[in-house]
Amino acid sequence: MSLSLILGPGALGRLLALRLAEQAPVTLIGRRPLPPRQALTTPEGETLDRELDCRTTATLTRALAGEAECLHLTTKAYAAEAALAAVADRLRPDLPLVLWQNGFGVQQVLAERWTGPVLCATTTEGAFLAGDDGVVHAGHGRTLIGALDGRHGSLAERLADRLTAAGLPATPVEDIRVRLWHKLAVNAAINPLVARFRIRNGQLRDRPFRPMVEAVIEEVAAIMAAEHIPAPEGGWDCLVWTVVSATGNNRASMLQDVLAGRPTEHAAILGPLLAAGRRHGLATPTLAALHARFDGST
Ligand code: KPL
Repeated sequence: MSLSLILGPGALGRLLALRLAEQAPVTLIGRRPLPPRQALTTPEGETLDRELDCRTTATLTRALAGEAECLHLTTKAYAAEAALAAVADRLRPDLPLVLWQNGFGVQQVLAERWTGPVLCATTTEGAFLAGDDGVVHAGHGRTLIGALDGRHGSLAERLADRLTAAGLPATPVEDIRVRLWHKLAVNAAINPLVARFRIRNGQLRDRPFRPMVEAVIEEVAAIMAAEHIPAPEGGWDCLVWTVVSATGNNRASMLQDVLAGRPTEHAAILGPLLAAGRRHGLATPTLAALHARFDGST
């Protein structure tokens, strides 16, 4: 059975590890040792616990890494390059990587730098950590997986099938670049505002937050048009408000980071939009103010 390495034991990493481990071997890798017994609370309220093979970046061996079918990189965007560099000397140069980061930046860097196939994944699965030995799968979602240049279709299909069989429905796509921009638009409209005001996603529908979301959407829509990113069906407004409703009770990932005192992904989420705005000479006062609010506070 093929081994999956999962580098980054945050909520998403643990969700993948516990789900995939039901089907095939998994090794979960972090910077520090984790309790091997990890529990998953399902959206239906069941608790499944299991012993995982947990390693640190220092204790991963070349022999074990050599058996892997792929490495899922599930760190935050700002930690991805350093995490991969910490284990790269033990990985096969042709090992496929799957990048699960928010934003759009590190994906291009690693796709250019890594010698093997690089796929990107974007997911709407909701999860949060419950202490050092557990993760709560808060809501079912969908995952899209593909390479930035549209290659490696059969690999994307195989890995999507493995995720689907493990209870995390996934679809291989040829236009992951567009899908990552769509997710970025959603993240930009939700994450900085809920983290700033410490509210759940659904509260964005109410005053005084609704006009703030609308101001973000307006700036994001102009940037996407300038970048020739096709609008989603129904438009940007519809995409954002649909996700706000579907995740109404969620504490978004950036809010979870603020509450836990961790650095936030504001740069990964807002940085590419601000850079694109500058490239096209577009005014982005709302995005810039949100970015400035978090920059320096982390
Ligand atoms: O992906 C998310 C996140 O929390 O980062 C959203 C879509 C905002 C849902 O909470």
